[in-house]
Amino acid sequence: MGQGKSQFSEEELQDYEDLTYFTKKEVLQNSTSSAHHKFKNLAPEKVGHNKNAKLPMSKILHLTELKVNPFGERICKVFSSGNDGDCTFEDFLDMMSVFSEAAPKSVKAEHAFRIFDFDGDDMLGTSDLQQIIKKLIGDNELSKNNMQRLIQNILDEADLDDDGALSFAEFEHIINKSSDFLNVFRIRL
Ligand SMILES: [Ca+2]
Ligand SMILES: [Ca+2]
Repeated sequence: MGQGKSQFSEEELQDYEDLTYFTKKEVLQNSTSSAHHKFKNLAPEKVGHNKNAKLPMSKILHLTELKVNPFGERICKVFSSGNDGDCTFEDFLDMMSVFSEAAPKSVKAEHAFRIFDFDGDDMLGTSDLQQIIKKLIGDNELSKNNMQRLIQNILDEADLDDDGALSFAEFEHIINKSSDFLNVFRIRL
């Protein structure tokens, strides 16, 4: 493995610092706590030769924080520039940046909304809510009735204009009331 530092130009690093919530040091540092180190560790054989190698989603999901996150695959797909879950370093950096401590809550909320919007219609409808709940409860089965009741409870609470789905504004409203939210959307370098 060569010196990580020589892999990126000063200009590239400046861009990364400008476009993310990271410092240049956090992007690239010859220590275990940089974004590029994390990326390289997922596939040293590929990234060692090509700093911008595109890694398949299966490799990205080896990242511990994503492995334990029920939305791991959705997260990869939302940040993947090809929308298929495969990530370049820039996709990965973007992901790490949004999940970092420094990213504001509003930015995290925006991405969470995209992660939860499975069908991509800019609303969280009942089918999105159903898929979110299924991922959250994992192997626990929920009867059809209980599932419907749960979705109805969420809508009663959060669907302020009664159109049967949550808009981003309605979603943000819930997020602002939930103190746990930031903890779920956080990955430390
Ligand atoms: Ca939707
Ligand atoms: Ca609504």
